[in-house]
Amino acid sequence: MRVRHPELGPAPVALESTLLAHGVPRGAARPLADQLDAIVRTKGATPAVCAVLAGVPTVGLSPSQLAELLDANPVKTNTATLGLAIAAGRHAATTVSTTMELAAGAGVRTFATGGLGGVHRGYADRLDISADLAAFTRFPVAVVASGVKSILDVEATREALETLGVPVVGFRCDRFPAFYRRESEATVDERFDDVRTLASYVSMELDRTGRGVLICNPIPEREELDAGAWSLWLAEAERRASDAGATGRAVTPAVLGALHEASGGRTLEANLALVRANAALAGELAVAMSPITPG
Ligand code: PSU
Ligand code: MN
Repeated sequence: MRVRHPELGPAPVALESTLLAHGVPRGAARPLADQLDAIVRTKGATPAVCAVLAGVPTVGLSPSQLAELLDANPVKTNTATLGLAIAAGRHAATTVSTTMELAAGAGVRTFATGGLGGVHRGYADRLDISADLAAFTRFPVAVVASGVKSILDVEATREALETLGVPVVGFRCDRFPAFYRRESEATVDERFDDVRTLASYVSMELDRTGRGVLICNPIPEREELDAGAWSLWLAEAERRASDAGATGRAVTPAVLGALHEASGGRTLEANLALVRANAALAGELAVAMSPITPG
């Protein structure tokens, strides 16, 4: 796919725009984008926010392009609808699946986000599986995430990744993380404890397969939410989202928004903290994965 990108600096790290446009409240998007930018740069890597701008898939938005995107209230686009946004010349925010697609098109191999989409709860009644999962079978990008959003069926999502043959590795963890919680019942395929070893495996695997790898980075310990409080907030948020009539693609943003309200902002704080931690790890990973330039 043809992607517009500025001259990207060393060790580029893709960042998604759906998280900014739909995953956090309006006022939190800009400060979060600035923090992620600074964190990635601190590691010696180059941040590259991905989105579709007036129909042009772009990797590495300038600050004014990002402001324009956020003001435009862009549609959320997955691999199914990306081409439609391009054809219609729309502004669109990219999810994990389409950020992977754009990153791959620009040759960017590292990407940081919060949590993947996955298998929604209650799938026996109504099947809803994010296009994020299948994207790993198509695009050679290493995604650093804190597992999948715990509004989903975490164990079923882990199983779906297994079915798709997606490598799922843990950075300093043995369990598959559950976003606001450091651990779920599920496991990872392998644990890595240092970035260099992880980087050499990831580089080899992306080259070898041409497919993606999921790197799990649990939420920092001091930011983890209490399990009891979390399940109360989730029950409340699910009730609010379904009362509001959210279905399909609107479910994830609706439940996240309701959660942030029900928890008095605690889930938002945790969400922001884990995204920052993932940006830091992705920055280190991108640097460790870059070929050494002769000086
Ligand atoms: N992680 C977050 N906040 C978000 C998302 C992920 O911390 O808002 C977004 C991502 O863009 C992910 C999308 O790709 O939610 C999944 O949506 P769906 O379930 O509709 O595929
Ligand atoms: Mn869905």
